[in-house]
Amino acid sequence: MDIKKSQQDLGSLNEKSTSTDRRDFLAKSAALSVTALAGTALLSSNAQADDPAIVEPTTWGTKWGDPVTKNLYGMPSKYEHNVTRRYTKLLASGNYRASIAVTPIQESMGIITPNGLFFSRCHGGVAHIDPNEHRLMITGLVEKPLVLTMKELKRYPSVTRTHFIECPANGGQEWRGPQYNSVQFAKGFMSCAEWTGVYVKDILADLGVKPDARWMLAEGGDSSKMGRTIPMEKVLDDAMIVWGQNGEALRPEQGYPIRLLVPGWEGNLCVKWLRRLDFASEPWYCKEETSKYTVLKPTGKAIQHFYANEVNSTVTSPSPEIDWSDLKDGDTVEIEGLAWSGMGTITGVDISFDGGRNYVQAELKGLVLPKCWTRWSYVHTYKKGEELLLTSRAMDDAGYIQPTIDQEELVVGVEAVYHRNAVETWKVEKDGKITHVEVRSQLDRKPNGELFVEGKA
Ligand SMILES: Nc1nc2c(c(=O)[nH]1)N[C@H]1C(S)=C(S)[C@@H](COP(=O)(O)O)O[C@H]1N2
Ligand SMILES: [Mo]
Repeated sequence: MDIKKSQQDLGSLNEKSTSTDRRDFLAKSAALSVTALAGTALLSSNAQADDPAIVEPTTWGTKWGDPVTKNLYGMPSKYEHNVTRRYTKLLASGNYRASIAVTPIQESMGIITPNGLFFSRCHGGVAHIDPNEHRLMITGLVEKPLVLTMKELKRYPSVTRTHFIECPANGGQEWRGPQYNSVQFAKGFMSCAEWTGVYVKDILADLGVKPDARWMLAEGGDSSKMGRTIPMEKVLDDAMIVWGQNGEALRPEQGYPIRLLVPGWEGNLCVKWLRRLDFASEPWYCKEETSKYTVLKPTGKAIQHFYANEVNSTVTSPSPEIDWSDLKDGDTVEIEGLAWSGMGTITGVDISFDGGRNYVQAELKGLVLPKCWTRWSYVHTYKKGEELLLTSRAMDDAGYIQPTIDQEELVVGVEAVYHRNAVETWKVEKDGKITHVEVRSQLDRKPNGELFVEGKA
């Protein structure tokens, strides 16, 4: 029986049946079950009628559950224990105080990352700040410099916005070819949450900015004293000071009690444990914007003040973590992924089965918001033994489309670390396993016309 489809049919039928009589309902359901049988089955199952999982009593169905007094702050089911952030030696100091823990984007659903899974990049460890002891100083070229307690700050009328934060080093290792057979490690330096806080422009309207204020320094209260300067146009557009993350206070890993949110721009501008905003006419040229976070070009010159994370996408399922080895011939399977752009709203995602030679349109799912993860999907009928090169490419309303790796290298050369947004490819092997490969030039083929496909380094 085609379970998923018949449930869907019942869903829509129930809505309609409110306005029709029972005879009409039966006639419709008969017609629908015929259509359901004629269509492609979405699900196939090996379940047997005498399956003990169906016919035997379960412990959880025959004994008391836990008292509700047991877990006053809830945790995921113990069976989800494998769904965690994971850390890597990359970007880590020996003691893991400067380190990164990446989000299991292959397990993410919808567009919100739960707080316990939000990626965490720290340059001096996770600070634990007492909000009663914390102050925000706003100083420099403002009419009324001010020091605020957290309670005072939260008196500003709040706004709630959904945005991703992405470290510009996301996928950066892949400049050297596929490094990880994992979507979590290859693309998990990002997460997306619903943030609550106040627009910096609203605070500035209150304090008054002097006309020659053109840059804002944001400084963290942690041991790394992360400092970055941000141009005023962006500050006055949509920069926020946030204290809420998915309906609760920011997590310590995200900068409790407050952080700066610079929607769509490099994650390191979103200064955590924020303690100071300073306005000036020139940029500060802090350590993190001179020695790091610049983009070296083939000429040897570096691009500075390069802030927005460009349009990007990835296939999260299938992925090396979620493969197709259990699929049977003819099974219908949903290819899913994420698309995002720091420059605007995703307008479309294409998917290729031949490493980017030909593309078809995928469907955007659910909410499509600016500077936010956008989920996309494509329903595929799997042929046992087929080999595919799955590549996705996204477009945004700023007019950008994801480049091929060759197109990107033409502009930034081969020494780049940050801002990699070239398309990425999973190879579906004959046995349904997924490997991360790199498809080189679309223009430059091997003599026999084949694409260059490089395996995991
Ligand atoms: N004060 C402070 N702010 C910081 C950092 C830091 O180490 N200290 N790390 C930055 C970097 S490099 C990134 S990518 C983002 C990561 O945000 P997250 O840890 O909430 O994911 O925070 C930025 N803000
Ligand atoms: Mo970062």
